[in-house]
Amino acid sequence: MLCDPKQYPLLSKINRPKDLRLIDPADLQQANDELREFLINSIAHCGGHFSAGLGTVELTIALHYLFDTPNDKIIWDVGHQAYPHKVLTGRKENLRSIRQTNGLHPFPSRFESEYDAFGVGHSSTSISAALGMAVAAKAKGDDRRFVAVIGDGAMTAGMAFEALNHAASLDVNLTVILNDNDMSISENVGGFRNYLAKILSGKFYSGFKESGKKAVQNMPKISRWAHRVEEHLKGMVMPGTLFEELGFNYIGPIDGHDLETLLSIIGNIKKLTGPQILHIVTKKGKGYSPAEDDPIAYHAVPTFNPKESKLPPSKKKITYSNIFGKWLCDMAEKDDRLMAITPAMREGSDLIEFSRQFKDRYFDVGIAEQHAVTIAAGMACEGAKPVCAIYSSFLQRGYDQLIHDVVLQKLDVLFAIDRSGLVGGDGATHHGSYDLSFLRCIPNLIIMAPSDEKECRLMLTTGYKHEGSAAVRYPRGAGTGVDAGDDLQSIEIGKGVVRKQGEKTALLAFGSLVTNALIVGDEMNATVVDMRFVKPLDEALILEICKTHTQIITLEENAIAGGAGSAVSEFLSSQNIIIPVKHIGIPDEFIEHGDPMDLFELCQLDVSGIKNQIPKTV
Ligand SMILES: Cc1ncc(C[n+]2csc(CCOP(=O)(O)OP(=O)(O)O)c2C)c(N)n1
Repeated sequence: MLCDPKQYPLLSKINRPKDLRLIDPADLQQANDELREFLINSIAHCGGHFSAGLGTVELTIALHYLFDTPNDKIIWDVGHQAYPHKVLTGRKENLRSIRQTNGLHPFPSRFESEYDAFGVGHSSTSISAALGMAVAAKAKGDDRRFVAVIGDGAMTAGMAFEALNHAASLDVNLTVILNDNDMSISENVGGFRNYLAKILSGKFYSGFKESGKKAVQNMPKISRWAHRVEEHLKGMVMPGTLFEELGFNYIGPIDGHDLETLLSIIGNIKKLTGPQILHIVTKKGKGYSPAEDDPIAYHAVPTFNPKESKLPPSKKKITYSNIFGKWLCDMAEKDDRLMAITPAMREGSDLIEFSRQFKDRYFDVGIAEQHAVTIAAGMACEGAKPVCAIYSSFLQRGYDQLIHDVVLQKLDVLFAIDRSGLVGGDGATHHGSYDLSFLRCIPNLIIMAPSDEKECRLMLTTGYKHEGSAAVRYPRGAGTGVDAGDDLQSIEIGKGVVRKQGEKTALLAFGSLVTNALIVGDEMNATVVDMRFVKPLDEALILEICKTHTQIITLEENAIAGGAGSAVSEFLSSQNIIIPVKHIGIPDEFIEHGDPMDLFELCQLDVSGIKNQIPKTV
C-alpha cells in the first residue's frame, strides 16, 4: 500500500522534525518527493483537503529543517495545507484517519500535538496569533522564532491586514510567509490579488526563477546578504512594495517549489530581526497533474484512485446548497434587484450557476465575512435586494455587522445560512452550532429553519419577499429527498404546522430534527409540530399545545444553550405557564469532527437518542 509510510525509505525514518534535521542535505529533495507521494496516496485513500497541502511540501520541509520546532513556532493559517506538517510531526501513521471519528483533527489543533502552535480552521488568524506569541515571548526575554504561513486567499481578510498593520509598529521577530498560489478555494479575487499578480507578471520574477539557483549558490554570508537581497531581489521586483510601506522587510517573490532556494533564503531570513515577509509562489495541487489542472475540484476530495485522472462522480443527491442555488437563479430571473454575495464560498454555497448566469449581480468578496454583511447593508440602502449566502460558523465573523449594520437599521437583507448544525469531518471549528442562539436575541430578525427541501425553498422566498431582515438556516448535505418544486411562494410568517396529532407529549421540532421527531412521534403517539419559525415563535400554537398536553419536548440541531428551545421556555415563563419542558439539541461542549451519523449519535439527536431523552409520561 502506497499509503503505508514504511514503504518510503527516508520518510519512514522521520518520526519527528529532529529526524528530518539529521538527513543529509543532499537527500532532502528525495525526502521531499517521498512526502509528496505519500500525501497523494494517503489522501486519495481517506479523502480530505488535497491540493493546498501538495503546494506546501517544500515549504514544510524547509521550515521544519531550519527552525527549532516545537520551540520555534509555525502558525498555519486555516490549516488545510498543514497535512505535510502533520506527517513530519509524528502523525504519519494516522494520516489516513484524518477527519474521521476519533481520527486526526482536520486542521492543526493544540490538543493534538505540541507542534500545532495554534488551533485553526477559520482563516486569516495566523499573523495575529504569531504576533501575540512573539510579543509575549519577547516580554519573557525569549528569542524564539514565530512564523505565520498564510495563503493569498486568507490574506484577503481584514483581520490579516489588521495584524500586518500592527506588527509593523512592534519590534518583534515575526516572519510571515505569504504562500501565493493565486487561488482561494475558487479563483482569488480583488485588488490585493491583482497586486500580487502584477508582481509576478513582471519580467523580474521569471528572470529570477531562472537565475534563482545560481543566485542562491553564490549567496554571500549574512553580513552582505541583506544588501544583496535588496539589490537582487527586492529592488529588482518592485522598488516600494505595499509590505515595505507597511514596515515589513519584503523578500521575494521566490519559487516555493525550489527546495534549495527556499532553504537558503529562509535560512538567511532566520538571522534577520524585526518583521519579515517572504513571498513564495506555489502551485495548488503540485505534483499531481489532475489537481494542478483543476485545483478547485481537488481542494477537498472524497476517496479516489490516484491512478485515474479524475475524481469519482459525486453521489448526485440534491443538497440544501443546491436547493438554494437553484432558488437564487429562479428568483433572480424574476427580480432584477436581487444581488448575491459570497465570502469566497462559491462552490460550497452553490452559487456556481448564478455566477455564470448573473455575472453583474454576483459578488465574491473574498474571505471577508464582515464586509460581506455590510456590503449587503449598503446595497439594501440603495433599493437592491441582497442575498448574503454564508456558512453558519463563518457568520460568527460578521455578527456585529449583522446587528449594527443590517438588522438595527431594518434593512432588507436575506441571509442564506448554510452548514447549520453538525457538519462532520471539518469538526469543531466548522459546526454551525450557535447561529440560532446568537441570532434569536436580535429584535426584528425573522429566523426560519426548514424541515425539508421544499420548506427551504418556501422559506427562502418568504424571507426574500419580507421587507426587512430575515435568515434561513439549513444544514449541510441532502435533506429528506422531497421535491422542492419550482414555485416562488411564501408561507405565513410566525406560523408552525402540526404534522401529527398525538397525546400527552408534544414534540416541538425546529428544522432538520423534524424528520426524527416524526419517527419518534409515531412510536410514542406524541404530537409533532414543525415549528418552522424560531423567530417569531408561533405563540398561539404553543399556548394551545400547553392546554392539551402534559409535557413539551423541543428539538433543534443547535446548541441547547440559548437556542430555539430556550425561546419556547422564555415564552412559557413570560406567560406564567408551568409545564414540564425538555430541551433536546447540541450539548454544551465542543463537538469534534467525525462521521455525521456518529456525531448525531454522540449528541443523542438520532432516533434512539431522542427517545432515550424523553421522560416517560404517566
Ligand atoms: C473565515 C473563513 N472563511 C472561509 C473559509 C473557507 N476556506 C477554507 S480554505 C479557503 C481558501 C483559502 O485560500 P488560501 O489562503 O489562498 O489557501 P490555498 O487553499 O489557496 O492554499 C477558504 C475560503 C475559512 N476556512 N474561514
